[in-house]
Amino acid sequence: MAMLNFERKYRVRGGTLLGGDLFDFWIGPFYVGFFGVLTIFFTIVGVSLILYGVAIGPTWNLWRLSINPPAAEYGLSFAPLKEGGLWQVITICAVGAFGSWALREVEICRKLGIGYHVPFAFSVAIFAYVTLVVIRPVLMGSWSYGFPYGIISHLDWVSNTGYQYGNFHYNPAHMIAITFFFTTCLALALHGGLILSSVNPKKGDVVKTPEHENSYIRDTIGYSIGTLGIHRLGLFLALSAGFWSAICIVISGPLWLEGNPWVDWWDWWLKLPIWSRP
Ligand code: 07D
Ligand code: 07D
Ligand code: U10
Repeated sequence: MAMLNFERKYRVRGGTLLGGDLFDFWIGPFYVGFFGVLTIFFTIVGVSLILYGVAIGPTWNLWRLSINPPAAEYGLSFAPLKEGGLWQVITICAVGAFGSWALREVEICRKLGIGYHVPFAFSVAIFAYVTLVVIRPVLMGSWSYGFPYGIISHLDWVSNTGYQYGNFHYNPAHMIAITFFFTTCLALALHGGLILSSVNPKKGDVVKTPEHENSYIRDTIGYSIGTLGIHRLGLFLALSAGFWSAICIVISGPLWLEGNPWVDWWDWWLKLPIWSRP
């Protein structure tokens, strides 16, 4: 079925979570829905506040502009707009926009009768973001622990936080997250390569089958996870990368504060009874 025919067939009412028929329509290619309106609302308010914050700030330089969280003395209270309050409201708008976007994805899945895998996956990214700007600051007792909204300034935050908590390279959950990120790239490169090698042959050659793909992997490494399995694995690897990222930052500070946190943590290895007995 051609794409346009398919769209005509599935673009029917129903499947909404909120708002009933009210926003149950499309504008051009975009499904709207109650959560589409909410996304646009939070985006417009959030982006406008960023523009306002930049306008009253010292620079319009794209690389240097930054909307900073409140200072530590404000703790978990609301700060005046110009002293971090903007960051707080923008954070509310961001969580609102990301959350609405995820729910709009759910409504589209319901209309199509497909699984909720994509909104679930996006929720893991939202979880990582919420961990950075809500969960960890709340556990630490101050919004000042959130990251600033600026291109270079957020990198400075990552660098400072990374060394303040004892060099993130030694953080075991950071290691697990990085390994999942790297493995995700390896899996995607293998999968993209394998699919193109068999279904996009040079002119005149026939398209090959999934059996060819299975055989290639079995011949090379002895076991093939299969054509459905590779997508399950890919989703698992990518979501695990985001999940362990959230874990690595939430344990840095709330759980481990003293000394040179992640470097000292590895002392358990030296203290194993096998070699630490006198
Ligand atoms: C390709 C999908 C498209 C999305 C894009 C991002 C904005 C921000 C806002 C000027 C893969 C659009 C950008 C809307 C403009 C203002 C106020 C996704 C694709 C193209 N970072 N980060 C970037 C965000 C954090 C880190 C680039 C967002 C954490 C490092 C871009 C968030 C930590 C590096 C960006 C966020 C961290 C970057 C490219 C939110 C740990 C880089 C992103 C909401 C996760 C790289 C100058 C990209 C860079 C980079 C956006 C959070 C670390 C500006 C929206 C605090 C080390 N980050 N980031 O391609 O070049 O993502 O920085 O959490 O080296 Mg970041
Ligand atoms: C948070 C993004 C969420 C995005 C959302 C959507 C829009 C709309 C619109 C385009 C999580 C936003 C959408 C705005 C855009 C349009 C139209 C994703 C998020 C909801 N590190 N490190 C990580 C590596 C070091 C440090 C994670 C590597 C140093 C700190 C990952 C190295 C020090 C933190 C990672 C390395 C250090 C991290 C990031 C190598 C610095 C974090 C991925 C090779 C000196 C962060 C939850 C992520 C984290 C994090 C990788 C080095 C510090 C595992 C490969 C040693 C402080 N690092 N790191 O989390 O865990 O994505 O955040 O050296 O906070 Mg690290
Ligand atoms: C996959 C796949 C597969 C495919 C695929 C794909 C995965 C099976 C079948 C998909 C993959 C690709 C296409 C590859 C490329 C993708 C990436 C590299 C990922 C990154 C993607 C991007 C960077 C693109 C991001 C674009 C987005 C998010 C679209 C932005 C759209 C909107 C903002 C509109 C959203 C609509 C809503 C919310 C509701 C509809 C309402 C309206 C349209 C109303 C109109 C409103 C306005 C005009 C106001 C808008 C205001 C805004 C945005 C704020 C501005 C504020 C100001 C103050 C100015 O597996 O194989 O093949 O294809």
